[in-house]
Amino acid sequence: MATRLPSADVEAGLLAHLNTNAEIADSRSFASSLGVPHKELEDVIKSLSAFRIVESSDITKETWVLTNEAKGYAASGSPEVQLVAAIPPEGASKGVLKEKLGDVFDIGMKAAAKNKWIGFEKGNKDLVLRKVEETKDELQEQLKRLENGEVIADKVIDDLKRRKLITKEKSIWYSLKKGPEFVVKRKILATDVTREHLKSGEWKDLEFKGYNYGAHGQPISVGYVQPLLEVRDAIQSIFLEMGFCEMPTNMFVESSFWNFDALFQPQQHPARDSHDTFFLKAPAKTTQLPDDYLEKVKQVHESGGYGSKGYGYDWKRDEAEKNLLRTHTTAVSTRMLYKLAQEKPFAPKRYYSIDRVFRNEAVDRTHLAEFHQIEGLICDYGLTLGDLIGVLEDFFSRLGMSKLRFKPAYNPYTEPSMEIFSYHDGLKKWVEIGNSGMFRPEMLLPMGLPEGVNVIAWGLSLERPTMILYGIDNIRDLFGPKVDFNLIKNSPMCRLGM
Ligand code: FB9
Repeated sequence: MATRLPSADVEAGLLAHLNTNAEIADSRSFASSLGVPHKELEDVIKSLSAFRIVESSDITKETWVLTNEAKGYAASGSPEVQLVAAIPPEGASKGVLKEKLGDVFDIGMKAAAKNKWIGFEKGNKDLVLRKVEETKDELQEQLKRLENGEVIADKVIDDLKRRKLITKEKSIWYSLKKGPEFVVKRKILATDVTREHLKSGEWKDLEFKGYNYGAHGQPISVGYVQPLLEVRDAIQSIFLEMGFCEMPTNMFVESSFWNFDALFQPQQHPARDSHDTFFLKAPAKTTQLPDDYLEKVKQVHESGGYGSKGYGYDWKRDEAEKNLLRTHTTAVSTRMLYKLAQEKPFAPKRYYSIDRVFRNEAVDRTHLAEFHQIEGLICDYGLTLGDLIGVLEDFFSRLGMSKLRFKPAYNPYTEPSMEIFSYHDGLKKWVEIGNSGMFRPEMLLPMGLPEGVNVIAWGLSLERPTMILYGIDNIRDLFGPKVDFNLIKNSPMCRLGM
């Protein structure tokens, strides 16, 4: 059994040999001449080659090696021979033989039957009888010859492969010769100066190992920002750069009043039934609605005003009092615009929100029952659709989306409304990237905002851009326990707007 020589001695042995011999043709035989495992010599060869002290060229050979099962047969005979050997002249029951031979029994029975070495009496399939005196264990022989590295006929190889007794093993060894930097004794390069070196003065003739500037630093295990939060931060800084203030969106539970009625969305609008909206059982109703403003909203829904003819239905307070999980952060925009309207004199404002909204929708590759809505709004005198388009061009160009197209759309609370499309070079197609519009006077004037003040607004989701930027195909891989951690680890910081 090859002993473990300190690698220094193996190195010394190798260099000394090469110093006097042109080459080492076969590292395997050289290793056994040193009495060390080939693996140990291999490590020394790799390190000496790295310093070009020796030059090694690989020699590879694929050899058939015995599986552990085959090693068993090579040692104690093939299953079929073991079986026949276990059958006394009067025969033996399968049970007894199975007892004796364990899992060799089945394989042995099949092979022995195939070789017509065994048989059964008429009508007694359990008693196994020997049909031969002598059995020549060709299998064991072939396995042994293989173990000794002898060449075996292809037909035998195929048979052994079929019986899953051999597998292919690639073995590699080396031929070696002096390298351009060959030395008989490698100078151990110092990697740092120690107190001993200084005290002994040895440092004067020390040779130092060069700095390996290409060395990778210690991988540092740090936390990773969830892709959604990464894109949210990027979009948040775009809003802040554009002078927007964040709206407080920490209240997921909202009343139908602020989520729908204040937005001039009629009470029989399909979005207001439980198919689309999660209504609360408890607390089912809100009690904190501003009465005077509520009257005005009732007014405008029922009979209009402010140049509108309204919807002409009888508006119910208790419908407006129903609590729900907000379906859009526009509910927060409504509250903020109402609050702004109470502040005299009117001051223009830019607001944004990025937070969760809830919709009772069928879950599929791009839809969950909740997503993050991004919303921006500007409230000021004389704002026009042109201003909206201008702000959208500015906002989306900072997101790296320059080529925009606008398609007329409909929202109950904006008129005119536009869907926003951008041409995505990666996907080679126009992608719908959001929705927008100018809030209706029926929404703004009952709040008490001055005539002439308009509000332009737009919205998009956080999940869609994150999925596209991170190449995530299914929204379910973005949320919750199934998030692929490596995806987060290996996804570079998303570069927006570049
Ligand atoms: O996010 C959406 N698409 C999108 C956005 C960015 C993006 O970036 C890529 C890196 C390049 C890619 C895609 N959409 C809005 C468009 C569609 O995905 C749409 O099918 C799904 N929409 C959601 C609602 O689904 C029911 C996205 C969500 C959405 C839609 C509208 C608004 C907000 C979110 C709004 C609004 C609005 C309108 C007027 C006034 C105020 C708010």
